[in-house]
Amino acid sequence: MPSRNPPTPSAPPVQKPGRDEGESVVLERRTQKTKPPQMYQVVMLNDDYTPMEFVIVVIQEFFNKDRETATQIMLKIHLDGRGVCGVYSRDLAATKVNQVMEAANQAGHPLQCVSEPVE
Ligand code: TYC
Repeated sequence: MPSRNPPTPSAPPVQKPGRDEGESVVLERRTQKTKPPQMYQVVMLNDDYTPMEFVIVVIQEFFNKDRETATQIMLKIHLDGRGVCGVYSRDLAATKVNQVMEAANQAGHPLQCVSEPVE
């Protein structure tokens, strides 16, 4: 099989043509400055009162995990005090936190959930 180069990103934007002293057209290459957006992890905190089953269902429902994965995350939180349920854009992470807090308040459980920048 022929060796291939890795895919190259699209060419960086090029400035409007300018004119140098000798009137020839000069194109200056600008370096690409856009960086990927900051991502936020939604972290759930342990407490002594929220039932394990409630936490499992919340993780399944709002973080789209299967029951086995949700159970593992819940146990990690129970043992370590906190655990990451998912990583999202800032707005979506804030929405997830609100959904969890709303469900916990409705059910009368003290479950706490926060979002924090990754890294
Ligand atoms: N520690 C709780 C209990 O023993 C279970 C629990 C797990 C609570 C995770 C909150 O985020 C949590 N019932």
